Amino acid sequence: MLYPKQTVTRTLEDFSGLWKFKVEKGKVDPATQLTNPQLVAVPASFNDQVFNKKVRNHVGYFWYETTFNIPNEQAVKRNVLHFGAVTQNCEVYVNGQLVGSHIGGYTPFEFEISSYIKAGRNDLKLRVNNLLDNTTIPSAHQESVDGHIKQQNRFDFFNYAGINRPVKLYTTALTYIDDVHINYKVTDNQTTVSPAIKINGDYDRVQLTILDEDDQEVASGNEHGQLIIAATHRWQPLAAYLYRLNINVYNKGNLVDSYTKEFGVRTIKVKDHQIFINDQPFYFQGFGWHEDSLAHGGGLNLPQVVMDLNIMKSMGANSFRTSHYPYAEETMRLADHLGFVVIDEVPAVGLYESFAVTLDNNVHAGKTWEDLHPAKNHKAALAEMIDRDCDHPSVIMWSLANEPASQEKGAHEYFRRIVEYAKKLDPQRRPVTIVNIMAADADKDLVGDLVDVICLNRYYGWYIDFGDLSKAQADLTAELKKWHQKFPDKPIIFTEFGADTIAGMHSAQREPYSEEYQVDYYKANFAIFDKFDFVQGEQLWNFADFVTEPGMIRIGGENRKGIFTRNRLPKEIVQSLKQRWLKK
Ligand code: GCB
Repeated sequence: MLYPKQTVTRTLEDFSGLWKFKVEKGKVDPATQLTNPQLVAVPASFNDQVFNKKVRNHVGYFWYETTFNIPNEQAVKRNVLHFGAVTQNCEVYVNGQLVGSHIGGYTPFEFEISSYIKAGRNDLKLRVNNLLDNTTIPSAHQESVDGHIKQQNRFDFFNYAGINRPVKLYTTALTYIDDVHINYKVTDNQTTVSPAIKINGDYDRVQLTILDEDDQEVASGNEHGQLIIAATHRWQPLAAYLYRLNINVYNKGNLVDSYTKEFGVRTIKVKDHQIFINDQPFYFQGFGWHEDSLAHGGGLNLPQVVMDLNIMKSMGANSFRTSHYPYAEETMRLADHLGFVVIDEVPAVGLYESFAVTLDNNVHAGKTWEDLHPAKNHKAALAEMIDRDCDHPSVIMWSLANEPASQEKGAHEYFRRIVEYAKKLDPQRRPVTIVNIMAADADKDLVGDLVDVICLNRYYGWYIDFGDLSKAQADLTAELKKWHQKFPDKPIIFTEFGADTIAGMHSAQREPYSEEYQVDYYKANFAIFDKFDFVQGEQLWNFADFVTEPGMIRIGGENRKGIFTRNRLPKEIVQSLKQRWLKK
């Protein structure tokens, strides 16, 4: 699927603005107007906008409605309605008729609506739900209590829902470019680009041109040939360089479709417990992050994204993980432009039925892989993420899950299939990882052999060895040695480590929750990482405090492990972190 753009052959309309919104109570007829709706902004989650606790926490169905006008000359074109993401699942109605539905809250989908619209005023309605269960990703336990759905999410971030990303209507002619993937091979300085282009409709000629950042043509050809960039300017971490592939499709001498896609050229290799980008070893400095901001909830807040990446850059960060779902396409495009290195994560978070079984003597106990059935949705989300993101030079690794029960019986078989599927889908065959949970240490984990890079979420000094940093260092060291012994050639990246810290809380004894403890916690962890050359990265948890479901340790409804507060005020750790990273 292509990112919607206006070109010489395509029009584009953005449906951002105020929409009608209503929680579903009883049956709604999609052919009639919503009664007593309220207005909410799109794109954004509805939850915090409505300022009503009951609606904010509603689990179930809700409706959105807007109208749009189609000029006469547009009604004869091919009209496509594109959704950046609707969280979690939705049905789309145009003029009262169902045009399609989508499952999954973090990837784009689109429907051709030409036969449902008319010149003049049209009605658009979405029936959305935020329902998760044992078959979905993210995963949740769902039950019905007194006729109400009760949902216990198996993750801590708030399940912000609604039309979280932009809705756009674009048109094409009846002949159109349906999809483009930019495959390339680079040897020394020369890049051979072999684009995979899908065109529907009648055409007799395709003209491809590659332009550099100065708008100079560097290669050209047709859709069957290979395009050679003779002197390649590589995309480098924090030194991005983007080419543009322009595709013009002609029929009987007329230009019928035109589309331009950006791409970067770089190589990735994992070897000798290191990760190489363009044959240079790359050490990850950065963060786990969330799409989470005031009023927008989990909805796209582009100025916030720009600000966050600039803050990260100013601190010497070079990377982030899209914990725990694919982020907005706009964010990925920005990462390409800024040279951020991204671990792109599918929303497979919470594939862990019960933490209680961890205490069982039988290390492989637990029935996650028997009782949960996420494979179908997991694969669908993976396919959508890889299709959307595989041409982003910033994406250097796929994360196939966050903290699944990888120590439980059945994990290896489940993930063997997921890994094979991801490798098959990605033309670049990028490295993959499965982000590991503490309960599945090197002795218990069953999936480490399947991944290219070992990614660990570790909380020594917080959830384990709370307040005892010497013990934390000893335990961390012991665990690291075991991982390295088991997989000597695999690099290890810490994709999470952190301590809840209340901004402004100080402690003369440097106790947990104080800003002083956060400084000591990170110092203690860094001291161990620096001892082992197979540790190839540190991504702190989290960039900023974020909103969670209520919980005893979620003070004020937030996870406080941010090194910034939710409104981006720095905690004490920021200065020393900056010194460490800018020096490295
Ligand atoms: C984790 C999860 C992350 C949580 C974090 C925490 O391991 O991956 O989503 O927010 O722990 O702070 O508890």
